[in-house]
Amino acid sequence: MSTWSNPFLSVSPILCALPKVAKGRQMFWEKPMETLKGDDLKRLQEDRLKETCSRAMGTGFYRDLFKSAGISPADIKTLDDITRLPFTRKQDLRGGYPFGFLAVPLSSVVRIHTTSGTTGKPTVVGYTRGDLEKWSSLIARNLTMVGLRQGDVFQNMVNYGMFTGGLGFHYGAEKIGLTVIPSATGNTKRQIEMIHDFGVTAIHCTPSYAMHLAESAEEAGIKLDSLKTGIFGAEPWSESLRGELEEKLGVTAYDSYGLSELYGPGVAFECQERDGLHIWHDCYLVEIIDPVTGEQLGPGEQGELVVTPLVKEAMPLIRYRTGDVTMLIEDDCPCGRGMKIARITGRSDDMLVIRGINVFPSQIEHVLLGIPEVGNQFMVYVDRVNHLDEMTIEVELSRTHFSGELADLARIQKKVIKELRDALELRTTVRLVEPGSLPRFEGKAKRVIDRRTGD
Ligand code: DLL
Repeated sequence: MSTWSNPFLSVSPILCALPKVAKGRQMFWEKPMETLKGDDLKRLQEDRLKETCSRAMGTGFYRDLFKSAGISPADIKTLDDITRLPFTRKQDLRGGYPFGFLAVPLSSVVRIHTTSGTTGKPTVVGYTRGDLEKWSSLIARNLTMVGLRQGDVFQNMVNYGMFTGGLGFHYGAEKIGLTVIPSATGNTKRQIEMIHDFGVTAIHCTPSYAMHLAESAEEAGIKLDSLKTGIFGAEPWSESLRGELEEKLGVTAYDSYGLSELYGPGVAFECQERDGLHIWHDCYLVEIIDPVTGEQLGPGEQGELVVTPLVKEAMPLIRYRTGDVTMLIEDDCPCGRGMKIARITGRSDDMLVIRGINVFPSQIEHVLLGIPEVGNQFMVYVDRVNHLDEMTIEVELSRTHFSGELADLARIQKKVIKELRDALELRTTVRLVEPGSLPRFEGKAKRVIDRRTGD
């Protein structure tokens, strides 16, 4: 049992049980929360911020952090007081592997997800039963917001493993009574067949996979007439790709943003206006900062998104630096909901998002260093081929460990591809090149050349 108050108590459980979905433009799952404004919202956020700080004291990391900032959770009284605390970064989470950031005993954790592995260990995110309930409610809000309702058939074409997109969307979609097809990834021919045969009305996948799906259907001469809604996210994409997907698939396409550390998908989502993503203001306290100075920036100013989740039980976080670049949009959205952020335009660190999977160049380096037949000089090229991200890695052979036999090249290449696949969970193209042939850098090495355009 959770020891703190249920943040959704102000919404009647009966109201939550049924989607408030009249046919028409505006539909809400939890209207009172989604449209909360002004002082009511501020009070709720303040209360939840205080609770979050108290809960965070359940971890050694935050006890030390408060101590070194010379304050206690009781000193956090207003939203502005949050700036008295330092940021939490991805590397802090890695340092706490595996359970250092859990504020509840493991016995209260009913599910674990992890981010894809990094140089060292992945980031572990635990969920209490209460967390799963809130997470699925947020997904239910998003799906309801874009007009989905009981009677819609929803095909979820993302990985159902540790990646949060699979199970995350699944439970939210079931909650509002959609007919869910957990088709996961792969076998595009079968995916197309199911959309066609089951009369699927809504799909969820990465935008790059959506384009692949559209082109495969086109090639096979199959019309996907039942489709009306496409939910795409987990990687950056552009307005022009939106246009192409809408035309090819006959859907209205919506952008969906989230990250594993903050539940997963469901953090921010476009409404039917499609002019910015609503970030759920009752569950996430948002700051935009200058990534270099850490200073807060105002609406309309581009910077790094920093989020303090306000309702997470198992793994509370304070001022979490997402690394994602965006800005706050301050307007009165006709849909009636609050706070919005712009489409994510990039990263403030060197993380690459390839086909929805997060990759740090340091991971690649780590893998290559473990293979004696290749040296430590490498280059990474990222391209978009037929709308799909492709990663090519050029790596120098080692002078001492390469026999010089041509036959040996294929073996080494296979080995590098396999080791990279095991570590990154990603298929890559590997080109072995002569020792000494790759560029050397005097200053900061620039090993990644991202040749993807906005599309
Ligand atoms: O990608 C969660 C998710 C699943 C979001 C399904 C949307 C749909 P992670 O694997 O932890 O979690 O990756 C999070 O992916 O910090 C961004 O850099 C990037 N990202 C996610 N959504 C978008 C988006 C999931 N809509 C990281 N636009 C984030 C641009 C995105 N980048």
